Amino acid sequence: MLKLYYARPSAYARPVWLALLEKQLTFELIPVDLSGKQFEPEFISLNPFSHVPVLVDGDFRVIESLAILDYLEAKYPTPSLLPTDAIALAKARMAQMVALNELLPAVIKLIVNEEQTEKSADFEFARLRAINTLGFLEDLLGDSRYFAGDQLTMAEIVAGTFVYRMPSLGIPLTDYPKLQVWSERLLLRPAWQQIELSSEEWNSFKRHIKVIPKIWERRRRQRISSLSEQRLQAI
Ligand SMILES: N[C@@H](CCC(=O)N[C@@H](CS)C(=O)NCC(=O)O)C(=O)O
Repeated sequence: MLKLYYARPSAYARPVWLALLEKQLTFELIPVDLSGKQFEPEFISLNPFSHVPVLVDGDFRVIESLAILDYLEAKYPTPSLLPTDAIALAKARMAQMVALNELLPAVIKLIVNEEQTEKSADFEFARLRAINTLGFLEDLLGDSRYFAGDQLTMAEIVAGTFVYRMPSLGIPLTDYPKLQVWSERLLLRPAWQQIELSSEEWNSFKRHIKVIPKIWERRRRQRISSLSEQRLQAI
């Protein structure tokens, strides 16, 4: 059976979880406690970079969320989550990548800086970056039901997991009415409802994201330097 190593709030694991649900696959969810268990040998043997998600399919293991989504699409093509038409495919991929590469970093910065009374330049940059990205997505969506047209794709699977959080971060979706309708429609889908975080989980995620990435970074640096020392000693 397929196994997904994940953490419920992880922005990278949630799209994979959604794709498994939308494809109606049978899978086992294996939570990874990101307060340190990702550095233990058992998990490092699955992902040497210590990140979730990891997908295990029989004796094959895939890391990196986008690689996992591509694997799922190729191995389990029905229902399809990627169009074949060149323009539809480009639109789906643009929305997917822009959500991950532009919107997600802005969302994280907005959360990290949300309690500051005096808003920093970092916060203002994140706000403008989010606004700019939402404007792009609104235009890309146009009057279509989904980014690729009538078909729900990886664009929804990725962007749809966090666009709806924008109003709670001070950026109302009323300024992006097409995106708002799109996002509300997605939230009605059983798969979206199944992965929804409780408000306690969301608040706890917001508290942790302010500190935990620095701890991950420190642990990763220690691990990588001890690995290089071991290599040097072996020479
Ligand atoms: N590029 C990776 C990023 C995955 C990632 O950063 N995952 C975070 C959770 S959202 C994680 O596992 N962090 C733990 C760590 O870095 O030690 C992907 O797309 O899968």
